[in-house]
Order: sequence, then C-alpha cells, then structure tokens
Amino acid sequence: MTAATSADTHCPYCALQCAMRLDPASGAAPGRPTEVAVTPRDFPTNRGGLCQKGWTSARVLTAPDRLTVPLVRDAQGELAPSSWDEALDVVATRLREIQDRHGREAVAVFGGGGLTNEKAYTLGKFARTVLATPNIDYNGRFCMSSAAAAATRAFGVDRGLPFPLADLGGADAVLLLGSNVAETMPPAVQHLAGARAAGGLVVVDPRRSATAALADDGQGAHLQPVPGTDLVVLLALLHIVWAEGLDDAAYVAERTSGAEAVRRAVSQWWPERAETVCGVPAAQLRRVARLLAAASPSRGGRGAYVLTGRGVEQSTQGTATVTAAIALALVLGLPGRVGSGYGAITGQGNGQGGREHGQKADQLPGYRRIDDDGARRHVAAVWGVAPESLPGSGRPAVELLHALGTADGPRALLVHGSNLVVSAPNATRVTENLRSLDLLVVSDVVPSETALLADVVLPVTQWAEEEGTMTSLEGRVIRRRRALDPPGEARSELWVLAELARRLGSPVTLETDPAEVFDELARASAGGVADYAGLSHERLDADEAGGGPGLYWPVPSADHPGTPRLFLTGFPTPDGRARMIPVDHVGPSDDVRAEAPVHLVTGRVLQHYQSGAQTRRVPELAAALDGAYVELHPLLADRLGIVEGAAVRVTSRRGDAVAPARLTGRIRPDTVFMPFHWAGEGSVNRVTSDATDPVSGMPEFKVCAVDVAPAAEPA
Ligand SMILES: Nc1nc2c(c(=O)[nH]1)N[C@H]1C(S)=C(S)[C@@H](COP(=O)(O)OP(=O)(O)OC[C@H]3O[C@@H](n4cnc5c(=O)[nH]c(N)nc54)[C@H](O)[C@@H]3O)O[C@H]1N2
Ligand SMILES: Nc1nc2c(c(=O)[nH]1)N[C@H]1C(S)=C(S)[C@@H](COP(=O)(O)OP(=O)(O)OC[C@H]3O[C@@H](n4cnc5c(=O)[nH]c(N)nc54)[C@H](O)[C@@H]3O)O[C@H]1N2
Ligand code: SF4
Ligand SMILES: [Mo]
Repeated sequence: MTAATSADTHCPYCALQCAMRLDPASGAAPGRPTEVAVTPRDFPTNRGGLCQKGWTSARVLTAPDRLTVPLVRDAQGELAPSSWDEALDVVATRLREIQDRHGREAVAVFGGGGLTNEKAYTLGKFARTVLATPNIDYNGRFCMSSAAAAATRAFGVDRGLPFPLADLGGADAVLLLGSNVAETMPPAVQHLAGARAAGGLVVVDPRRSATAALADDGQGAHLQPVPGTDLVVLLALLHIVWAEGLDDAAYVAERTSGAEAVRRAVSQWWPERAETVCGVPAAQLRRVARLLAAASPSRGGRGAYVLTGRGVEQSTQGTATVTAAIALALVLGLPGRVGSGYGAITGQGNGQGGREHGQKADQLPGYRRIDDDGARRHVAAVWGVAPESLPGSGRPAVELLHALGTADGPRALLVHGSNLVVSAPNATRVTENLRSLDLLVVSDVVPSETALLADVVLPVTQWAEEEGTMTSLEGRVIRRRRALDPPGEARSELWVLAELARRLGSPVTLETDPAEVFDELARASAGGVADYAGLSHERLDADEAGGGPGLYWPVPSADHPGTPRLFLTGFPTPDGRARMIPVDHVGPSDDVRAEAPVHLVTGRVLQHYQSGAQTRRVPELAAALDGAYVELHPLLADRLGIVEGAAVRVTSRRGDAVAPARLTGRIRPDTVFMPFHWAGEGSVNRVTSDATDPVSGMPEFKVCAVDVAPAAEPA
C-alpha cells in the first residue's frame, strides 16, 4: 500500500499524546512526501495546544540520516548496508549459537515506553516464547517504576492518573512534587489554571523551574527542599495534618488500612525537625498542609490533588516517597472522590501501555504478574504454549545492564526503542558492557549513539508510518494512524519480530497486522488488571469518529463504556481498602561530603526529548539549544570562580561531564542542574548514580554528590 494521506493521530513524544493532524504534501517518491504539515487538533488533554517539539515533530520523518536499510558490521568493523534477509539471517544464526552455547538466558531484550501497545506486546511475547528468556526489561524502569510499585502496593492497580487530566481544572489545590510540566508537557499547564487562580498551586522542586514560577507568583507556594529530601517534606505534611486534626477521619476509617502505623511513624517528623533536614521552613510546611486540607472535599473544598513526577521518583527512596505522597492523599480523603486524588504523571508516549503488556521483567500482558500461576495459564493459552514453558521473572533494567557481558550475564542484547548510551545511569559503565557483548542488535529509526555500537542495526518504521495504539498518561487508549510510507527498506518491528521468530523455529505465530495484534493483546489482557478485552481498533476508531469520550481501561467487554475514574466504589485490593504503609527517610545513596560537596540534579528542557536521538535531528530544536549546560547559583559560581558561559567540570565517583555554566538565582546555591539530552563530554549520565530503589529497581538519576570546578579546556 502506498500512502501519503492526511491522518488524525497523536504526537510521537510524551505521554500527554496531544492530538494532531498530519498533512503530507506530495513529494519526490510516491508515498514519501518531503514535507509533512502538523496541525493541532482539539482533544481533552491538549485542547488544541502543542509544544514546540510537537509542532516540529514531522522533521524526524525526513531526517537526512534516517535509517533506511539494515546495517551489518563487516570484517573491517564498519556498519555496512545489507539486505533484510542477510541481516535477519545473521541475527537468527548468532542468537541460536549463543543460546546453544550459553543457555536461553544468554539473550536479553530491552524495550521502550515509546513503542505502541502492539509492538510492546509482541516484544514481550517474542522474548517469552521464541527466545524463552526471562531477561526482558525496558526503559520504563527508569521512568515509572517507583510510582508503579507504590501505586500497586497502595491501590492494587497502577494507572498513572486514575482520573481524566481535565479533572484537575476544578480543584482548589494541586501539590506537584518533582514535576516540571511547564517544560515537559506545556499544554497540560492549562489544567492547573484553576488551582493557580485559587492560590492552591504548590510546586516542590530544588529549582525555581518554569512550573515552580507559576506557583510562587500568587498565593500558591514553591517549596525548594534540599535535593533528595522530599520524603521528609511529605512526612512533615502528614504529621501536621494529623497534629492539627485536618485529616478526613471518616474516609480513613472506611476506605483505608494501616493508618495508625503511619501516624505513629510520622510523629517524629514535626515541622521544625523536618526543616533541619529538608530546609523548607516549618511555617511554609504548615501553610501548605492547611491549604491542602482546606481544598479537600471533607472540609467543603472543591477538591485537591497530590501529583508526583520524576523529580521525587528517580531516587533510591522513590517508592517510599510515592508511598508517603499517597498516604498524604489518603489522609486527606482524596483518592476515589470525583475532583480529587493522587496521580503520577507518566512520561513517555506509551509509558502507560508500555508497562501493561509484558515488556517488564516481572509482567505478562494485562498487567499480570509473571509469577502468578493463574496469569501464566491464561496467557499461555492465548499464545498456544504450555504454561511451564514460560520463563519466570527476569532482572530489572539496571541489574540487567550491569550483568551484560559478565561471566553469568547475557551475551546478546536486542534493543527496541531506547538510546542507553545517553540515557542509562552511569552510562560509561553501561557502554562498556554493551561493547563487551557477543551480539548487539539495535532497531531504531535513526543512527542513535547506541545503534552506532551495534553489530546489526535494523531500520524500523516510526509513528506517522504505522498503525497502532498508545495509552496516554490518563489510561486512555488512543489510535496512532499512518500518514505516509516508511522510507527505503524500513519495516515495522512487528514484521521484524515475526521474521526472526520464523527463522528461529518459533513455537508460536507472531501476527504482523497491528489490528490483529491488538485483538490478541485484548484477549491476553482479559481478566487482568489492565483489561483491554472490550477494545479493538475498530471500536476506538468508531468512538473517536462519533466524538466519544475516549476509552479508558479497564474495558472488560465490548459493551463496557470504559473507566475514566477508578476507585469510586473501592480499591482493587483484597479488602477493598487502600493500604497505608509507614516509610522513613534514609537520604540519597551518594550524598554530599567533603570531596563532593554539591548536589547534582538532572532533568529536561522544553526543546529536547530524552536521549535527544529524535529532537537533536530537528533543526529548529537544535538551533534553540545545541548542548548541555550546568545551571548554578551566582553565589556558588562566585565561590568557585566560574563565570557565565565558562566551561564547568562536574565530577562524581563515576565520572565527569563538562558543559558551559548558566548562572541563575533560580537554583539552590548548594545544587547544580544538568539536562541529560546529549552524548559526549556534556553527557550527565557519565556522572549519575546507578544505585537503585530496593522495591522498584529505579535508578537514582535525580540526585548525587559532585565536585564542581572550572574546566581547564573549553566546553
Ligand atoms: N521537553 C521534554 N518533555 C518531556 C520529556 C523530555 O525528555 N523532554 N520526557 C518525557 C518523559 S519520559 C518524562 S519521564 C517526563 C518527565 O517530566 P518531569 O518529571 O516534569 O521532568 P524532569 O525534568 O525529569 O524532572 C522534573 C523536576 O524535578 C526536579 N528535581 C530534581 N531533583 C529533585 C529532587 O530531589 N526533588 C524534587 N522535588 N525535584 C527534583 C528537577 O529540577 C525538575 O525540574 O517528561 C516527559 N516530557
Ligand atoms: N540523568 C537522567 N537520565 C535519565 C532521566 C533523567 O531524568 N535524568 N530520565 C530517564 C527517563 S524518565 C527515561 S523515559 C529515559 C529515556 O531515555 P531512552 O530510553 O534513551 O529514550 P529515547 O531517547 O526516547 O530513546 C528512544 C529511541 O528509540 C527510537 N525510536 C523511536 N520510535 C521507535 C520505534 O517505534 N521503534 C524503535 N525500535 N525505536 C524507536 C528513537 O529514535 C530513540 O533512539 O531516560 C532516562 N534517563
Ligand atoms: S506536550 Fe508532549 S505530546 Fe504534546 S506536543 Fe509536546 S511533546 Fe507532544
Ligand atoms: Mo520517562
């Protein structure tokens, strides 16, 4: 099929999944336009808005170095063009050799939260059946794992926002911990307008980010804690709510369990003591607790929300911090009430669906646990294999990356949708491990830094060249639609995986038509936590064409209307109550000390996405910002003899990065910030810590201890 046709679809990047229309202009080759016009569409999350990345997203389709043919490393060590047959034969032959020699587990798979549901599902099925390896995990481990672990533990289910995003608009207060939506999801800021106008927007961030600036210009508040001490802020807020009798005692008694143990645990975190650890003034903590309580339904307010982002989750105490955030929401009586609640703001385009359909080490489709016998039987029946043939739980991402190439670790890795060389914590170590593999196969749309290390690079289709579904940050399942043909020989991953399966003598059939894959996914998810049984591409299309409300999972049957709001009648835990769990502050694993006296925090900028593989190839975005920088306070700069624009070296136990200084009073004087979107000497993940959260396996991207000094050579 040759297609170059207008299509209603959604942005390729973040989980907001802003709606857009693509209009390919006629181009040189049939089906391959040289220009694709992007126009925003009205949709409840973006309401006709797009950020600069969305507006310019079509540029990646025509990137000059777009991958268009398979590449196989030749005898000279160069990546050379090959046919698909040759490339797939090489991969299949070497995978079989490695598994014959070292066992099934010697092959590992690394997926991504940007893949469609159909691709993520097929990748998980491919790993568990064709490769029969337990070793599959994905970059969502770096992203949503702490929020997911805490929500599952507390509520029995993890759907980032268990309510439509637009519900935020009616609330009097929103507490936003470690999230910079004004740069990471700009069109979402409109949903904070109500809380902002009511003086109830509270942002917790060691930097006065663009989002924090929205909060502190009115009656709201910007809390600027010592990096890595958010848990103390939350424990103090819990303390104050109980101490001042601001809790919703009836809700707590009726709908939660475990409150008494939490109340006892937070008794030691009176605000003056908390202030000595987190640096947030006790008076400010009291004001915020009162503001949240006043907005809560039990006290007649219009509603309140507690929301977390990566700033508090990407920590060795990320799960504990989210657990405390949920406890705060529960004590105030928010979850399960219309117009109030707790939510985690999912990051990647399909970060939500990507964690539901089986590319996570411990999960099968439908958000089922791989160690649950009933789940194994159900999924095995859909796949037509014996339940015993399915492997068990594999290693979480950081552990998996650390094991690569070691004596008992995987010898081969297939990467689908992640640029680990730039985005993994302690990336130098990860890169060395990737180099030590017997076989690295990377499927990508562009020659990412990780693809350039590979033995075989497979060119795959992207976003506007494929059909499929994505599940947005609110659990809404939406359609991705094809507007144009893939360039050259690029093929869908569904086809790539099916071809590899055939060559490897697969025990199962892998479908290649996205609508059919989705139907199978729906059957595999039936009865699971994330139940898509009542959905199909056809139903999603009809719902959208009819101006429907959108379909939020669970959708257990074809006549089920979907579930925009969870928990209205109870929590899917064994006793129907939300669990409160006591947690305590430990502090970052790599904390400041004499040789490393400054906190390094990391994050994002408006114009670039993740490892930058896509946005660095967009001329407008590269022109806006073409490299990393070190943000630091003038007081710190002055003490260190650093001036605006001078090269700064940031050094940790793991390594160093060099980038130009940006002086700003918006950051704490004991802290520096670097964005992570670039490779090379400005790559902050050469410096970040790969210590992980004991519950979720989340690496501590956000906080580590560094020494900061002027760099001798220019940055
Ligand atoms: N422009 C852009 N948008 C994106 C993305 C992108 O790469 N670029 N990626 C998408 C993805 S996958 C994700 S996960 C989301 C992430 O979205 P966010 O969570 O909003 O983004 P980050 O910039 O990683 O982190 C948010 C804030 O955490 C703060 N922070 C750092 N350390 C701490 C701390 O110890 N405590 C607190 N309270 N805050 C801290 C940082 O200063 C930063 O302002 O964005 C999505 N949207
Ligand atoms: N220091 C620091 N590091 C971080 C973070 C941080 O806050 N600080 N955040 C972490 C977080 S939250 C995340 S989500 C990760 C993200 O970091 P990565 O996992 O590296 O994510 P991307 O850069 O989005 O990489 C996606 C790759 O897949 C390619 N691609 C796009 N579409 C497709 C497709 O359909 N199929 C295939 N096979 N490839 C495709 C893109 O070209 C790109 O090379 O980074 C993490 N790293
Ligand atoms: S906010 Fe996210 S989904 Fe919307 S246009 Fe920007 S990158 Fe795309
Ligand atoms: Mo993310």
